[in-house]
Amino acid sequence: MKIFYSETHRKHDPPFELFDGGLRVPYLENPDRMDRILNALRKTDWAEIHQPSDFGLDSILAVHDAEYIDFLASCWTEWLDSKPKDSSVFLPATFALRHHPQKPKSLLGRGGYYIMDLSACIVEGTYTAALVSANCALSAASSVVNGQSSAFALCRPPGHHAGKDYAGGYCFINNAAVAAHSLSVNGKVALLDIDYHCGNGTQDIFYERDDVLTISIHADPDFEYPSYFGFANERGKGNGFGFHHNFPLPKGTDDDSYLAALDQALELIQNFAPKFLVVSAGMDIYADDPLGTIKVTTEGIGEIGRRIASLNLPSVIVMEGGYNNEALGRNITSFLGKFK
Ligand code: SP5
Ligand code: ZN
Repeated sequence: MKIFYSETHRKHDPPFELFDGGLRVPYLENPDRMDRILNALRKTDWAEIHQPSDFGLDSILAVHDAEYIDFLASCWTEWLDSKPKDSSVFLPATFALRHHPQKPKSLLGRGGYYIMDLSACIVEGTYTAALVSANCALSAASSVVNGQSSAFALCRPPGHHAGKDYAGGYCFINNAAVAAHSLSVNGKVALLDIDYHCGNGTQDIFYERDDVLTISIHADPDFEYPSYFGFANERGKGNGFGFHHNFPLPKGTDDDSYLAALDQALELIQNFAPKFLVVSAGMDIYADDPLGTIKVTTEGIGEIGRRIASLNLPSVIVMEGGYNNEALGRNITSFLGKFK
């Protein structure tokens, strides 16, 4: 299997994030995650690691707002120009409640307009790393269009919380959405998100489209981030009505209950009869994930992979979350090993 990966992700390495109550903790979405996965992949006899190609900005602007991308591109230099007392990360401290349509001019105002929470820290290399991460997803999509049955985009930073015009939850550019849109010119696409958290950004991007079916299985937003998206009654809008599905799950969901929800999702995908599948593969459903409350085992992750692979669709698998670094390598190989 072709794996698309670049060392450029290391340029995005924020020193901390803020938890509930303002607690500063080391950034959980860290470069070590990739090292763990690479070490495990290098030990297999099926993983071929490749550099991504550069697909340019157009494929990114096809799913993201241009002014939002401009903000990401210039944020860091504007931040340093503003001579902040502590310049270690850019984070706003006010947020555009319910997205008031007025776009502010100040950097901090734009930060609160374009960022949804305190985990999407911007540092010097964030924009560069996010662009290369999206190119990993585009490279995987391109190899599947060219006949590979599957490919893995080892993306960092992740993407599924990034909407058309906002960052959040460690995500800046929605890698899976960029890949799904690029595939959609060749036929219908299903995008299945198995990250522990609702793929709110992906939902936002495709909400009014009927050519990309989006499904997210995740912890119930009634108790889990991102709190405001991911409820079962969110089904799409306009032409897109009926082409989005959320499966909110309770705390403590085990392998069997998870697989029961997955089977419903897979049936929806089969009925849609897509030409391509994109999987937002977050490993934070794992039982011992520091952010998760779902209790899926490494074997369960393997069974999830086996059932998704049995759809027999050309598949682009995109890395999302997963924060038990020690377990990430075996969870990813357990999952990917089921694809051809
Ligand atoms: C891609 C991805 O998995 N992003 C997840 C971002 C989640 N950030 C929410 C952090 C919520 C902090 N709550 C901490 C409670 C720790 N027990
Ligand atoms: Zn997650």
